[in-house]
Amino acid sequence: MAFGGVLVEANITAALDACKDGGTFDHKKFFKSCGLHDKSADDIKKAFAIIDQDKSGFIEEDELKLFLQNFKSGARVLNDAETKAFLGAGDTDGDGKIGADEFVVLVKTNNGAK
Ligand SMILES: [Ca+2]
Repeated sequence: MAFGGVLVEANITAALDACKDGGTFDHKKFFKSCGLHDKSADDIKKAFAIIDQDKSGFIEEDELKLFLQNFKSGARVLNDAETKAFLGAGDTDGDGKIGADEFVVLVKTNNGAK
């Protein structure tokens, strides 16, 4: 399990279950329920390194689509609308991809989510 050292398995399962239907993914809810929101910036950067599958230093749109599969193999891919909303929320400098620092902010800026 890719996030085994960082996150609690039961939390991952609950987070994935909450967005298992297409169109229901909400990154704020997800980061909160999987537990990543409450982790340190260092741990969040570890998660970033896993999601950045080609090690380009950025999470690109195609990697975002496969985001959930980093938490569980066989999880669904995000649909185009979900991917674009996710990218738009994280890409604060507008370069079309999410850097490590942007990712930390994205995960942490979450206070309103339940
Ligand atoms: Ca990448």
